Amino acid sequence: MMDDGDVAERPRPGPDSPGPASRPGRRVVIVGGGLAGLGAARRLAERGLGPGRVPVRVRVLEARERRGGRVWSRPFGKGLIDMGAQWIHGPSKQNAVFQLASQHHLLDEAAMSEENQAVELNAQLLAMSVCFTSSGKIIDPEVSASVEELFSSLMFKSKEYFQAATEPVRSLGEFLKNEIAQCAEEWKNDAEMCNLKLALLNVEFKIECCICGTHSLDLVALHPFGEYISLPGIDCTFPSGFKSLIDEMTKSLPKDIVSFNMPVKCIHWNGSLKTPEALERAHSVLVECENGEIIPADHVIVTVPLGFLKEHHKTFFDPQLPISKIKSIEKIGFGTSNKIFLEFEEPFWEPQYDLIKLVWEDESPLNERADLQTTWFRKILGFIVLPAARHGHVLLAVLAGQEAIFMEQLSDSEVKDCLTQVIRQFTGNPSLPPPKNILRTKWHSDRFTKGSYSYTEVGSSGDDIDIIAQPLPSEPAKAQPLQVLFAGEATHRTFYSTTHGALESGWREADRLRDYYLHHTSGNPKL
Ligand code: 6YU
Repeated sequence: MMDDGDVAERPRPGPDSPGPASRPGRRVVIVGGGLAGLGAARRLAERGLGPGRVPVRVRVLEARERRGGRVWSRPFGKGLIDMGAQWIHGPSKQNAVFQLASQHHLLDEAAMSEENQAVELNAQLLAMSVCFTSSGKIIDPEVSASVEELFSSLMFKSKEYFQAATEPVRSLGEFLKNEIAQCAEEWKNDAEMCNLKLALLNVEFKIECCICGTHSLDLVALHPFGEYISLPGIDCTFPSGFKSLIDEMTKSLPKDIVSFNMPVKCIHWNGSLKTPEALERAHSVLVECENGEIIPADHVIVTVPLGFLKEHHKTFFDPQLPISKIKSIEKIGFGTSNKIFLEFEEPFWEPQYDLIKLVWEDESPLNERADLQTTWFRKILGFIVLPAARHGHVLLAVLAGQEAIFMEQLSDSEVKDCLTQVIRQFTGNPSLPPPKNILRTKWHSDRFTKGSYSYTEVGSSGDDIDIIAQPLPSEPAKAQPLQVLFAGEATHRTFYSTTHGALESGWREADRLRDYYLHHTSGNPKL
């Protein structure tokens, strides 16, 4: 699908065209042109390999006709909206994306301020929110604030188990529900208030499902949960879309470095595919593309999403990956979080609010929900109000899990009609005009992503993330150089699921190669 001008600037090379890889020097092929891939390419282009002696030719093979991967800004309403990554989580000095964005002057003054960077709180708490109920009322802000505070303290407590020798239960969901059940005991004298608080807590569960990118918090492992590092700073956005960062990163790369529409089919490593060129250079890796082109490389950095790896690892590597890596790929979770953007002629909300929560009064985290088909829309946590000056009257609905996947099969008009009914119910206004435009993501059906981002699922831990990140062969001997390296958000142990994690992982693998040449090249021209 072409998308909004952010496309390849040059025709893709055919099987006979020379392409960068055929020029002299070490050939590094990077599979995937998202933040990890572009980050690795930039690092290699800037710093090269080894102490300046080893020339390097980098080629990025990108399956789609655009760069950026899960960073994808598109026109909608008055401005650009982000289909994937939207916020810099923890915009402060330790955040690589924030640093890069600051260097290129891509953020506004508020985001750049020292005060913004110093805030240690969960930025959620700083949003000005209003809670609409399914009976068309607005909840007393004091009640909703007290519930948010309670949930936030439980989340804080849940992270303490990371360093503990044992954990009380296996999942974050079970832990939270046990704590909430105790609170409910204390609230039981006022049944109405108790139910309202439980309904409010259920919204917090939905928000947390979106943050983790999971269907249910029961799937999120409790023990490793605290290993994810939340950086300080109030989450901020890019005034010209997250894509502005990708554009800046691309400017400093050699022009012909990215080949678009080049889905890779298989990575033949360990000399598994014999061609004359491979035999001549004993340890080459051969990258086979879906169009039949075979590209030789000295090293390949794989940055495809974990969702893609889960589905294709058996055929994507020849020989297959070591069993330990396969197990870790299977164990780490990769969920779906989808967005629905709605543009309205006129706002039905007050301008001071950033977030409109939808509170279904009959819901509670202590009870399971019913049928997906008839209740999928209940998983929507509410609406994020996009700044009017940049976007016009645009609301963003977010939902995660099976419901988000189910929504992908519906038509735009089915989703629009359904959300119009929901909004009418929650505002108590049966004649509220429907949105004039809708735009949605379908990250699960996207064949080059197959979901949104990773999380540590029950049964997995940070060790699995490290195992996925390990290069191949696992124990490189002197005579057997690094062949396949792994980057991407799901390979970052403490920043997984984020753009800064993805960017750092690309840098990490470029540095790994550089270090490798620093230590192994002297006196051995074959390496
Ligand atoms: C962030 C945010 N954010 C919302 C939604 C999504 C994500 N993230 P890429 O996929 O980018 O690149 C791989 C490329 O490979 C790609 O271009 C493919 O086309 C290509 N490819 C695939 N197969 C190929 C093949 N066979 N051959 C060749 N090429 C191939 N992150 O920082 N802020 O607000 C959000 C959000 C809906 C989908 C996000 C956010 C995640 C980031 O988008 C994502 O991590 C990076 O872009 C990935 O870059 P990459 O290079 O690795 O892969 C405690 C605790 C909990 C932990 N979670 C807390 C943080 C929560 C994350 N927040 C998310 C929220 C939103 C809204």
